[in-house]
Amino acid sequence: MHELFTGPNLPSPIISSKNWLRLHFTSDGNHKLRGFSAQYQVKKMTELKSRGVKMLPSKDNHHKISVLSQMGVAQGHNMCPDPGIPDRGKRKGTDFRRGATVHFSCDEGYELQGSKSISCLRVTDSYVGWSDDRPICRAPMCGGQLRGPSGVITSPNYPVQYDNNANCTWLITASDTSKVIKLTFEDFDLERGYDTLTVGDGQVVGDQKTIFHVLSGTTTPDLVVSTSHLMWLNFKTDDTSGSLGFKVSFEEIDQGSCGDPGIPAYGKREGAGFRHGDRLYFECLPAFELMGKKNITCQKNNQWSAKKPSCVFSCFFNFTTPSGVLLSPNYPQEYGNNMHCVWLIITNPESRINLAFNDLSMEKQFDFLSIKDGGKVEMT
Ligand SMILES: [Ca+2]
Ligand SMILES: [Ca+2]
Repeated sequence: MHELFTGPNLPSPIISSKNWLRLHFTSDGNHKLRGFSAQYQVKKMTELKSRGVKMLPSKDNHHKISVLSQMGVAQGHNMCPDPGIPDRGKRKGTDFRRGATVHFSCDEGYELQGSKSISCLRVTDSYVGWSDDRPICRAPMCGGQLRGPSGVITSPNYPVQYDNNANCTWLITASDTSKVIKLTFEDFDLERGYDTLTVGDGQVVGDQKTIFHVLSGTTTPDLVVSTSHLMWLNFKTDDTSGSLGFKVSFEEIDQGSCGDPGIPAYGKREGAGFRHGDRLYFECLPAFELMGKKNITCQKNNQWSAKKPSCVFSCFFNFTTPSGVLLSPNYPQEYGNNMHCVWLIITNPESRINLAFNDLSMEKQFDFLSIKDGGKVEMT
């Protein structure tokens, strides 16, 4: 067997005809796409119905889900058009007939601008319409006093670009003095070196001695935990160039804990405690290289000794495990130019390899994934 994949089409699952499968990924000097994601499983030959290459029915890329458009058409004189749902918000009410009222609300951390409720009213004898437009949900204004047990803080205008010359301060107070505040970064993109978010402990905003981090660019810690029931944040931007901004969430947790730092994608974690002195151990799946620290310890100041590591897929690897994940380097971000990656999956002679793709997107006719199990056909 020798299969060559390129372009945007998802291949059918593949079963090797021998006990090994060789994958070769090549890209040319320009135009990068997302690449591919696949997983394999080793199966005993007796488990497989037929020997050799079997092309299972292709997973249809174009699942036909018929969606009837219900956009904006006024339906006669008794029904208002569908008012829709605001981005980052919700709507209560599905009755759009004359006299009906629908209500809107925004997701946590967003403010509603406009009407909370609108009604379908008679406009003329032959026409009905909503009493107002659908409202919008936007990030609240710059700064404020926030209280536990949890909440969300975003840069002004988020997820739209923040303003120049901003100087916003938030003070978070836990509901109980025995609690501390855990801050988690969900989205972060500030103009590197010029726009900053400073995170500090306690309530003295700007106090140099209490600063945990001055953050800029796209780099953040996994989380920050205060040592008392108070924490402050200060967002400052200069007079040019904005960016997307940030979204952080806070939550109060018990004193003496560093909080759950999470598990790296394509990784595993051992150790379950997040309290002072507890240690977490990390490992990556086969073919993934661990970047960063293999273990981290919860320190007395409520901070982990380091960020959790990340797992980066290797360009060359021999798989010998009964199952595994294969990705183009950097997936789901773009792969590089001029890549040459080779992966070999090898198992015992009584078994075959079943490879299934979840995603495939490569520059057609220039970037390729070749899969071989024979050796008769050689690419040059
Ligand atoms: Ca290319
Ligand atoms: Ca700026």
